[in-house]
Amino acid sequence: MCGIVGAVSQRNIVPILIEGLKRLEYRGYDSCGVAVHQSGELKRARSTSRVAELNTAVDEDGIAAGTGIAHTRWATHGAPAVHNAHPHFSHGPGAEANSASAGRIALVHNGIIENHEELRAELKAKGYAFTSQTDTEVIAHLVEHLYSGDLLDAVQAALPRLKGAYAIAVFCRDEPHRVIAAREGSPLVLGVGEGENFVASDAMALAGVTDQIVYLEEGDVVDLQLGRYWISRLHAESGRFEAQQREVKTVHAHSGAAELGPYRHYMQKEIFEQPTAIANTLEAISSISPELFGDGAYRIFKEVDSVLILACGTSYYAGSTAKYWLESIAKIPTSVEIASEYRYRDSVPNPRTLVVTISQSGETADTLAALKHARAQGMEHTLTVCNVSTSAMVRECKLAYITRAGAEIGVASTKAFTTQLVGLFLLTLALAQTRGHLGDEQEAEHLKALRHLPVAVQAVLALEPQVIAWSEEFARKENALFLGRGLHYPIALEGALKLKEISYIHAEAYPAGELKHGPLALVTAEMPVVTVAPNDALLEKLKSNMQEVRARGGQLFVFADADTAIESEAGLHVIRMPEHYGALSPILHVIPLQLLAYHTACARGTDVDKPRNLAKSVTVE
Ligand code: HGA
Repeated sequence: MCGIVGAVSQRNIVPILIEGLKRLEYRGYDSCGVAVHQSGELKRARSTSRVAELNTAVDEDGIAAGTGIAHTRWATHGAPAVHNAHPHFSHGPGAEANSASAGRIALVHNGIIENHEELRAELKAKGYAFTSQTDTEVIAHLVEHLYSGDLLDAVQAALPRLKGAYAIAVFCRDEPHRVIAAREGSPLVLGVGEGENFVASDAMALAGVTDQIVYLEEGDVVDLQLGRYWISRLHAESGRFEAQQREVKTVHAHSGAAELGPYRHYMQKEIFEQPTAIANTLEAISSISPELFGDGAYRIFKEVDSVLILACGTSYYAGSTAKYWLESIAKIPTSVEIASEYRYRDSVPNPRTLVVTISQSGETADTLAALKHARAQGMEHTLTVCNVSTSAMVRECKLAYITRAGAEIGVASTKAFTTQLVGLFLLTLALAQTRGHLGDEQEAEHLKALRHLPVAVQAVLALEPQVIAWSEEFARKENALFLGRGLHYPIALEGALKLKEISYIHAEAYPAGELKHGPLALVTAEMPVVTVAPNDALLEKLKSNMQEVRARGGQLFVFADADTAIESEAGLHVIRMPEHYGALSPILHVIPLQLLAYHTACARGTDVDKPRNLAKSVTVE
């Protein structure tokens, strides 16, 4: 998703802006740009290729200055094209061309302005010429329209007119050493330097520049100047912007520039990092207790009578798996909802529900909004399972479990998913304990199985050569079906999602018992049917479902536990998992599905780490 970096300094900040954009590249983007205040005017370079190309353009054009803003764009309004790339300029009404070096206001934006059409019509009527199809350009013109000598005043006057979500950074030709930034619904941090100040979408973009970070809150507006900054927000009662004090935190942000080492892609590296990521996530666990989720967790766990999980994409499938655990082990009624649906539907709030959000980045806009919606309905018991301890999600929830997957660069989530499952299994055990369903013996058994996970994952990763052999065949297909049952149905869904995301093969997942209710009509010799076959109580049922596929000439590709006695034969291909893993089986069974998607995508020659149309931290609705 979009990334923002901005700076006010005495030194040339262009290399810092470019480096910051590079560190935000992992979020996914389709174009990028930079604008600076140079020799009394605004200068800009924009590109629809990578940040490295933008850097070349910046060098060729001699762009260098102490004040500037930069952006990576993931288009929501208007095609990915140079004229839609940020920064956007406004020249004032009546100006003809949006040439590279003209303009009075320069602006970058992350988010969506929902009332952009209305504002566009209003500004056009005032004589503003639009040069892009973006919603963002209206903000640049609106600020220009409201400008009368003080940029902060103009931005503060513009913000109440915007409906939607945004993080913005803006500067003005007439005020050389000043950048104004604001956030409402999209992430933004302030970086405090010595005699210089920065803003960015993520502290990681400023690694090596400053470790003094202020996490701006919703509604904050920050005025950055040389050696000083000032934060304000609109006070509902007075209707005026009033000064705010915010804590400056020392943040040792990871630069994110992880080395690929022996791997071809970050996704492959991240699949293979799962034993370490899981071991790190479990590192501090010597026993099960509610306090693993933060102070006050025991009181909250005692009070709740149900769980509501809110998440999107892969995290939603982690939540769907956890529902099986929570109901069977902790005996607590659980529902799982797609965050973007939950926030807009009428539901029946229960103040005794534990609201659990799941997000790798902790900045997922839909999930944050769903959390807010739940709270607004009086559901105050909130917990997140998240990979970024400094994220908005962790700040907004009362309780948290921080997974330690490390930076995940590949857009298709792998190690974040399996560590989320570990966090959710621990939550299940802690709730089971509080509710009297976990004796000492069971706790010891579960802990033993958890500690065995890294070794068990390693053994599954050793299946890679067998999966590669299958992937050659999958690469020639355009459709695939995934089957699972019970606890492994969400794993089948996740396997299908992985294949779709990175190989662009149409894949669907069904609970195997549903086959005969519709999808069996799709089964022909051309349709590979991937089946997750653990040796659990549903195995015999699953075998019958496999027969239904075989009888129609379908090709079965089965990941079977060691002791399932499912043997390869014509039309039935089997890869045997090394062990049977009991309740933790979904964490192991998803791994060959990740490998299958990865190697199929490689065989098809797609851009595995940055699949088309997708982005990493989904910070827009
Ligand atoms: N709506 C703006 C910004 C999009 C964005 O924030 N993406 O992550 C645009 O389309 O340019």
